[in-house]
Amino acid sequence: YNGKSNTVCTLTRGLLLVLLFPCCLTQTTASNTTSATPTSSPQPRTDRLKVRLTGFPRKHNEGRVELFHKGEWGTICDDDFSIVNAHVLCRQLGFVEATGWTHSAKYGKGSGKIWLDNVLCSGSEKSIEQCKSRGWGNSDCTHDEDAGVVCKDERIPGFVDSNVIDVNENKIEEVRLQPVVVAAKKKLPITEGVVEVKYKDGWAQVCDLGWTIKNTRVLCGMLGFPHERKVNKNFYKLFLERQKSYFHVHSVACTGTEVHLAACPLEFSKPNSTSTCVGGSPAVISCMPGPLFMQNSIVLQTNVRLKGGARLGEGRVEVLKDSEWGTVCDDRWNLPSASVVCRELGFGSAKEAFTGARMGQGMGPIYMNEVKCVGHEKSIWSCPFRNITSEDCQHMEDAAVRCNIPYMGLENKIRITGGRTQNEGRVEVLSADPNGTLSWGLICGEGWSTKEAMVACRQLGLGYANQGLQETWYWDSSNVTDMVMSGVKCTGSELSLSQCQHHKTISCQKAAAKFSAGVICSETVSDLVLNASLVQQTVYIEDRPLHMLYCAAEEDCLSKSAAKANWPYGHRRLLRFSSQIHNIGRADFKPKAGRHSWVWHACHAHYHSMDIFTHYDLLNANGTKVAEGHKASFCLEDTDCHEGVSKRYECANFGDQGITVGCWDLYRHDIDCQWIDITDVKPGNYIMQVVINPNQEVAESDFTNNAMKCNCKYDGHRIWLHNCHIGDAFSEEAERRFEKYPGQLNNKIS
Ligand SMILES: *[C@@H]1O[C@H](CO)[C@@H](O)[C@H](O)[C@H]1NC(C)=O
Ligand SMILES: *[C@@H]1O[C@H](CO)[C@@H](O)[C@H](O)[C@H]1NC(C)=O
Ligand SMILES: *[C@@H]1O[C@H](CO)[C@@H](O)[C@H](O)[C@H]1NC(C)=O
Ligand SMILES: *[C@@H]1O[C@H](CO)[C@@H](O)[C@H](O)[C@H]1NC(C)=O
Ligand SMILES: *[C@@H]1O[C@H](CO)[C@@H](O)[C@H](O)[C@H]1NC(C)=O
Ligand SMILES: *[C@@H]1O[C@H](CO)[C@@H](O)[C@H](O)[C@H]1NC(C)=O
Ligand SMILES: CC(=O)N[C@H]1CO[C@H](CO)[C@@H](O)[C@@H]1O
Repeated sequence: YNGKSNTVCTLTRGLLLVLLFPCCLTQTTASNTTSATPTSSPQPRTDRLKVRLTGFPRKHNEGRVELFHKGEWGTICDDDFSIVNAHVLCRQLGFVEATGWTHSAKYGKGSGKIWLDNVLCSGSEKSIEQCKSRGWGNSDCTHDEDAGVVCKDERIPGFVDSNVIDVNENKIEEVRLQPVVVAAKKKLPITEGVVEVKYKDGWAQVCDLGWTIKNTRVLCGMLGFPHERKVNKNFYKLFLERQKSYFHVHSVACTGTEVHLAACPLEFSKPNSTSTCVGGSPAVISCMPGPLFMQNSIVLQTNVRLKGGARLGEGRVEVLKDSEWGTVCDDRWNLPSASVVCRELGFGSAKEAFTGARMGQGMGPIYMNEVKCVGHEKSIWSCPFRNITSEDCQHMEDAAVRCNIPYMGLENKIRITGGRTQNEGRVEVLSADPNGTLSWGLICGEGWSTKEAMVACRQLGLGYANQGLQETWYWDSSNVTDMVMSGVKCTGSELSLSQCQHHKTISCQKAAAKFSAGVICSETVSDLVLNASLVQQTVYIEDRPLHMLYCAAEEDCLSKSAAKANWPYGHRRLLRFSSQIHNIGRADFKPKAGRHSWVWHACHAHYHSMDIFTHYDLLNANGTKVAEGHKASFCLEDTDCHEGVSKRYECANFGDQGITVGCWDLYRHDIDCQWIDITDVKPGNYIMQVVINPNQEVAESDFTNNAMKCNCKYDGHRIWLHNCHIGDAFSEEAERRFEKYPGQLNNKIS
């Protein structure tokens, strides 16, 4: 018995979810190409077979295979299917290989045509249609035999999603600004300069004849800037005249809503031919950086935010309505809509628009569906969209974005050394001595925590910190540098360590390299969230006789005054509730301590893997604790999971402890210690607060959603909770109102 309920809660949901990739952008390049470079793609894009993974459970790298042929989506029959076929399909979808395939409609039955049957690939085919089969539409199968594939979740480097602009199509791969004033090169980001585009053979300038500010807007978006500025051309006249120009692109005519220059009408000329820009000069543009990238950055108040992304400018899209944050459903989610979100947040246009909760699932309301922005809207709320009805969408369809962000060069000022992999090591920063000589140096490990490590990993471009280490003696120290920084304290949201506080002059108790700060970075981490509505629904008071509380007392689950009680006579008054803790992150939540250090709790007969997993508290109006739940140490396990996710962790029999992504750990109201002892609390209005992983002992992508708060009204006999919400579910303003609530009403009671 592990002290937990074995009640199974199953989420019911509709069985027919179809993964729709956003449509590709229409390519509108003018056709008068005089380019000397031959087109590289052997087959025109329109002929390319479209493949998608659909069905259930919805994942981006596995599902029922569907092919788009003759204007219709259809399936593949599993007869003769093999891993070789799966490899061809996965590569076609942009994954490096297949790890498996499925038969008998494992991901649900498709509908419509069964396009291929008895498919036999040799493995070298570029597309499934090149494999042997009975031919299009020739099959004796039913949809009960629909084939599926499981692809390795690793993209082919440089593979371009149907969702992403096919850059090769228009030969433009990248754009950059060459600052005209040399001094401007040192100041990042570069916001003004001569436009250069990269294509197959190198970099070239763009002729500015017929140039409009709309072209500038598109370029600024690609460069990570939300807005364009007018540029004083006269200022550059002399410089541009003296310079040798090399044009390749001219007649650019964007409408301003494109997310990539390649989507604008434009023409190519022979490389370095001067005749194509008579009377013109190289295009010079100027962009307005978003608030995050300005010298005196101001805090942006928006009603949209990104959550769960590993890097700056990416994440699940969340929008604010009626003072509460919610998500956006991915139906028709595309680059123009994603770009509106990116620009609203002070980034450039969108690089990618993700469907299917690629940046993790949100919790709480889903507000929008079928968002259809044109691209010039100031806010996603100005775009046409459909309200959600409960059958429409699930959080597994949460939309996400990856925005273009300006190049800041922050990753060049930090490095990690000594670790066993490229994702771990001692942190070194580049700093200048009084003479201005740059050199690398270590950071003192004292006070170094997950928060600081998060900033370091972000700056390194390696995602999240799995751990921040204060001691790094077990790593290679054959070539260590001096310690140059100490007392680093970050809030956790900084873009680089230089934005965090640190000592003016270095002060480190143990200044040896083995006590220097280290990190283990990870693309993905967990994210725990408490189900607030369940707490609200299950709360009640129990007067529990002391003779039933020996075990609880032993585990420190009662308030101090219990020690003075007349055991075993009398009772304790307990505020009881259920808590259901979901892992909505992208990696399993696992206790930091290895199983050798877990503590056996004989009374409850299970191992505790974390000292402090949750705090349960009752606060009064000024935030003072009036009752403290015990520092709950629990046995972590998967009580249940969303459909299609398998349980992995189980407490019983010294099993592995943790919470799988897509699963939850349920502590029912009637298990021992799942309470706050309110025996000494007077009637009144309070705030009840639950904090999960309060010491941030285990890394999570988001710590702002770890607290759950409720208004709590206690009349001496009964108790009511309302407004229960996760820490970051409300707008700041609503949160301020919430916190004032108990004080205002204190006088009204009794
Ligand atoms: C393409 O070239 C033809 C003749 O070479 C010309 O008449 C036509 O206007 C050009 N189209 C564009 C879009 O420049
Ligand atoms: C969505 O619902 C809100 C009220 O909840 C309403 O004001 C709005 O007009 C609706 N929008 C659409 C597109 O139906
Ligand atoms: C700075 O430069 C001077 C002269 O080159 C040299 O004597 C001094 O040691 C240097 N100081 C540091 C901190 O490197
Ligand atoms: C040690 O660091 C120095 C300076 O960074 C470098 O030149 C040298 O190659 C390194 N030696 C080893 C063994 O890594
Ligand atoms: C949270 O709890 C409520 C009430 O029991 C339940 O209806 C809901 O499905 C739960 N939410 C999640 C995400 O499981
Ligand atoms: C908070 O309120 C309690 C009683 O409501 C009072 O005893 C305590 O002094 C207050 N604390 C502060 C910091 O105001
Ligand atoms: C394609 C090509 O030849 N580009 C060249 C044009 O001229 C500039 C400046 O002389 C060179 O840097 C480019 O490589």
